[in-house]
Amino acid sequence: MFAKEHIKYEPVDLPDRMDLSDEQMLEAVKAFYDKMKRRHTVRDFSDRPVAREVIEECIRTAGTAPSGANHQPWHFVAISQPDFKKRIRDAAEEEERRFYDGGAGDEWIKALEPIGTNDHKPHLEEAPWLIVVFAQRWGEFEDGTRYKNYYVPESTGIACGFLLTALHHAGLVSLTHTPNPMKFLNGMLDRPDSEKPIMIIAVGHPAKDAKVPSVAKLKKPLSEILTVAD
Ligand code: IYR
Repeated sequence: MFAKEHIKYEPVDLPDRMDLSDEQMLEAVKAFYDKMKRRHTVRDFSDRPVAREVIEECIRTAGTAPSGANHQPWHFVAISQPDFKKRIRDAAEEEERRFYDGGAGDEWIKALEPIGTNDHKPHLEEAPWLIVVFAQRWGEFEDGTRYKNYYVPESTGIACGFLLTALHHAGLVSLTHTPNPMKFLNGMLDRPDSEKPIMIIAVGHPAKDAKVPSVAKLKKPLSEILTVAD
């Protein structure tokens, strides 16, 4: 079905970087860490628009993620139309009311206290773009026959990570939002049953007075997240 030959791995735009000295490499990864540690989930968006091409490039980057058998089991729907965003907000808030009104259970609600979230989701309308991420539980050939996808949550999760990184690199902020259940998104966005909505990413510029919860700065130290077995 697919060609079996292998081709040379060529990082086309980075040939010199294959020869970085250890010091240069350390400098490069430290600079990248400094950039990434400033990424936070932001809920306060300005009304400044974001060009469609910027969103497209970020999703192109997400599409370079590794995936099980390279099946790329994801689909993204990008929405900027105000009335569409309002419909998504209304449906998401309905789900969230159930969540915060007992559906979540006490332990979950307590865990969210430092973040300060509730069922009020104005950012779903205020952000210039909403990107809805779908995971393709199975694939379909043109004749309608099905094929299996592998490691679908892992693959789609990695693609979302690439997307959040690309958005941050663009100087944008994002909010990963996961109303539960999200089945309403299939109908609203006309996506097939083979696809499961996994998150809505609200994207835009931060508002001038945007705030993040102070706990967002509390990342576990390396000693806690890494064991080196040497
Ligand atoms: N989906 C809800 C609840 C929520 C759950 C987790 I886990 C969070 O880290 C944040 C929120 C909401 O968006 O409010």
